[in-house]
Amino acid sequence: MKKALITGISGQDGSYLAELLLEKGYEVHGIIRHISFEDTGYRLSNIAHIQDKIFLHGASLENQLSLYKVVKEVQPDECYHLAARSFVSYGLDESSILTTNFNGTHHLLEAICEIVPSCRVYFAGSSEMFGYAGTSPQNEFTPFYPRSMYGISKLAGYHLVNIYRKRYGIFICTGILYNHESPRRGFEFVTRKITSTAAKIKMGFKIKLILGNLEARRDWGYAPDYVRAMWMMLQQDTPDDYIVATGRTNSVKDFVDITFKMLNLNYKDYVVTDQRFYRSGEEVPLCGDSQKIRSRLGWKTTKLLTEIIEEMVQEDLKAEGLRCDYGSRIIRS
Ligand code: NDP
Ligand code: GDR
Repeated sequence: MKKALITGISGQDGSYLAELLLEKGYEVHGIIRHISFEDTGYRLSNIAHIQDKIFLHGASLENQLSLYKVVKEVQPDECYHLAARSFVSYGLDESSILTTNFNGTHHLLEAICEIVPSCRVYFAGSSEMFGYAGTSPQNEFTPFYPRSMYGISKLAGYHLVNIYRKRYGIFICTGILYNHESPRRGFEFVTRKITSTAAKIKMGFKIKLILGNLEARRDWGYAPDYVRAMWMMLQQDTPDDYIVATGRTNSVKDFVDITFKMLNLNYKDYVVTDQRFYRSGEEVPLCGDSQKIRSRLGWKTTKLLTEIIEEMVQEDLKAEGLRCDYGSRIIRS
């Protein structure tokens, strides 16, 4: 039985990946912060349903020794490094994101290199590494030009990964993933902010949805498809880096419109914009050309954006005690 170690197992991707690896017969270990052991509600809600099938270890990205101890105890065959401060703030005062994400990656790779150099490693890169991209769509050869501390932290991690691959021969891949969503998405991200607020509006609990730039465009995919891509990368003969994306963009306004229409509402009656949520430098849309992973690994997407939104809306309505059928009728459950 193969052993996998997932950092960030309590997050959106970590939880879907844990499910996938359990299905494939892996022994699944995950790293969570000590505070999460105390908070079985919000923090561990994504993995509550599989908690008796996985092994959880307390550690944090800031603490090198804690990561070292977990790697030593688990001795994984595969390690998926997903833990990070993942919210993209464009404020340059957020330099702690840089240190947490970069140092955490460094500490983990040090431990793997020292203890289990045969372990295959996945590193969660991001389209934010392209940032102020000069061209769209971006592929594996597009120059990087990050526009946030988060983007810099991921790009620094990407370069570090290359060093471990070339100098120490570690089997390590960077997935350059574009936005991917699901009902497990954090509430601070725009998609979940929209679906959860729309559900509250439907219930009469809220009257406004306050957003930033409605014209901003993103390449939105389905999280379970993206964790499958991570696993596929580690099953190849040689390590490589891959863009994972749908190749289609939609605006925040499109997302809002689809969501509100599903609920028989007109978004114009509820959405207001506020400069606090605007980000500059988003003129060239981040849109991924994922030809390489599609042709070499046979990866594909399984859901359209409308289907992803529908799943999210249903889940958020359920949280409010409602569900919605295809004709947008609302039924109290
Ligand atoms: P989430 O924000 O849902 O999950 C992040 C995870 O990292 C959580 O389990 C969190 O734990 C953990 N974490 C955060 N800080 C620390 C820390 N200091 N020490 C230990 N663990 C920590 O992110 P996603 O699942 O959406 O994303 C997974 C990875 O993929 C991230 O690295 C993200 O940057 C990257 N990515 C995501 C994309 C997306 O669209 N989702 C696209 C491209 C890249 P806790 O629950 O305790 O906070
Ligand atoms: P992103 O996701 O920054 O792309 O990072 P987010 O959902 O935060 O923003 C997407 C787009 O929506 C626009 N936007 C708003 N965003 C938020 N959060 N709140 C708003 O009110 C709002 N209004 C408009 C943003 O300007 C942006 O254009 C996600 C994270 O998962 C990262 O970890 C990951 O690396 C990238 O995706 C790829």
